[in-house]
Amino acid sequence: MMKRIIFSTNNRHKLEEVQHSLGDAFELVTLKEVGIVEDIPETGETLQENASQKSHYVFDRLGEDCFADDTGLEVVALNGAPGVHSARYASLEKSDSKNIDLLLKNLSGKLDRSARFRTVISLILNGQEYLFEGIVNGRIIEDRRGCDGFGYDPIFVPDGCDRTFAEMSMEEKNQISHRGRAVAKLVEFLKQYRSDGII
Ligand code: ITT
Repeated sequence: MMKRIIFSTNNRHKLEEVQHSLGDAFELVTLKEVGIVEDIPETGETLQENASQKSHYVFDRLGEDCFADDTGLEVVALNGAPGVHSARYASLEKSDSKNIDLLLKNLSGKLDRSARFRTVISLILNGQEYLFEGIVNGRIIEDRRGCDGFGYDPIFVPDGCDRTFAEMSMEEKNQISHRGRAVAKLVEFLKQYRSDGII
């Protein structure tokens, strides 16, 4: 039987990416499908706190297995900013294009353009919380390239590549991305859990 699990996110791009990585081993249920339509508060100071806040929000209401991811772009020359504030870096509304403009402005003239994406996943399974992390190192280029992906993808080139995440297919991005790596750990864990006959 397919294991049903709720993904606590309002970001449709994340949902698509994670659905793609999970394949058909798990039935991913959206917030909308369980009747949660409001924005879930994210008031933590770390990715881990926010991921945990988003998964607990759902668990407290429904008591069902669920997970959430919180992701940040951490830029070395900006002391780790925008980090946990990545979604609302430039303004209170979430605007990818304003965020990119501000980041490029703040980085102009800086020699070190290295950065990393980091994802923390909080999974609540049978009432117990488990955490998974995924990181990809890379650099911020001077101008946008590509139109796939979302967020900061058009200006991020992962190490060992010459294309931005926005110039890659979802499969390619998932193979090496922060979220792809964190989800791979999540899947490994869930499969192990299942082979132990617990779910
Ligand atoms: P949920 O909280 O509903 O999951 P969100 O968009 O608010 O969705 P985050 O709090 O994790 O997600 O915010 C992270 C921001 O970082 C997001 O809005 C994007 O701008 C950016 N981001 C996250 N993952 C990314 C990725 O894979 N590629 C590029 N940018 C990404």
